[in-house]
Amino acid sequence: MTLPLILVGGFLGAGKTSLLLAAAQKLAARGQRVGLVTNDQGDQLVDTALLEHHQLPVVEVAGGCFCCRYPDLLRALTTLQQRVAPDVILAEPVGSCTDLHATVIRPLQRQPDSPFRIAPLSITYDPLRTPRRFAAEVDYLFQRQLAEAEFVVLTKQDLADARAASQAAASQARHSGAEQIFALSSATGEGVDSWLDAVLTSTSRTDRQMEIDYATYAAGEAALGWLNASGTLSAQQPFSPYNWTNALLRMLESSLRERSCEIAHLKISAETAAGLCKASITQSHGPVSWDSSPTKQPTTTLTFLLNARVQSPPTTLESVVRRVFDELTPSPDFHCQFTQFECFSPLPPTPTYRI
Ligand SMILES: Nc1nc2c(ncn2[C@@H]2O[C@H](COP(=O)(O)OP(=O)(O)OP(=O)(O)O)[C@@H](O)[C@H]2O)c(=O)[nH]1
Ligand SMILES: [Mg+2]
Repeated sequence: MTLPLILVGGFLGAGKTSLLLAAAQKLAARGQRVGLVTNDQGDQLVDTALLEHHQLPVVEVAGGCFCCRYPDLLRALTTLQQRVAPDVILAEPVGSCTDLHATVIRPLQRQPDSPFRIAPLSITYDPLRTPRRFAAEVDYLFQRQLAEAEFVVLTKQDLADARAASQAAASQARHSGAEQIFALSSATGEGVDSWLDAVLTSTSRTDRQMEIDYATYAAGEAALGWLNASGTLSAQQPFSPYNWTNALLRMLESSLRERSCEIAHLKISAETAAGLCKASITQSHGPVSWDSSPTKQPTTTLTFLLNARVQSPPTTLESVVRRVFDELTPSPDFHCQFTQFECFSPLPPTPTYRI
């Protein structure tokens, strides 16, 4: 029971991966070896690509959340232990997942000969998120995630608007029973050490119970369209990967908004010989936010990953994405080839264990 395992949950786009990255870099600076686990309903993940780009050891649990893919989670943890012998493991459950105490934390705590000391469950909360823009079942997911938090982490504190909205978010978190509330910025690193010190020195309470209606939980996930696509883009003339990424996100945002499809998270990574561009939009009308220094050097070819989580039927989401690609990169000037394209709504959660 010596290896700290830190679960960082919270709604789509709240800042989980950014916190994993910032925390991993702080831990490396403290001389600690870190292992990371990402998770998604599909595969081809922008999050994994971003963490790997920073040379961090990361294992993916794909095709379902940790609770439904519990044996895969165990395998991922074992793989990390064998591959890098980490001093700390950070894991990010998919952003539509909740009920983590019953389905992940307690089963792990009861695992015979478990090497893990599981930290209090941290739930990231973007103070700028307005969950009431979503259908009631999606809002229910968001509220259950908050209700299960031992630690609530208010993210994006380098943004003045987020700081201004944090008081209301903190009082909501306090009201829902969080034991501690942290406010931090993964972008600047401010506040990350205080949160790390807390998760490294405390343990999740085994007796934390939460009521949850699985039918509403399933309806919340089913209301979301989930799209993962990857491919290559080539052009007759050099083009800027930064401009392309920016335009793609903006066109997707406006097309989805026109159809009243609320955005949970649109994220894209584009890789060229010169580096990686990674950017997101986390709500309708929201700005494009950049995660790695945007590659502005023109290129004639790039590979991309696109992950979109939107309140929309999958068919609508798919047709919007295909149309935007056609409009932005028309042939014969461009040639876009999808190597993978999947679009679906998550199936009802069926946890391996529920204790
Ligand atoms: N300015 C600023 N932006 C942030 C911060 N943390 C996250 N973001 C941005 O918010 C967007 C979403 O962040 P992620 O870390 O990918 O969110 P997530 O919770 O992992 O999202 P999912 O995996 O889709 O559920 C990214 O574009 C980040 O750049 C922060 O501290 N400051
Ligand atoms: Mg993420």
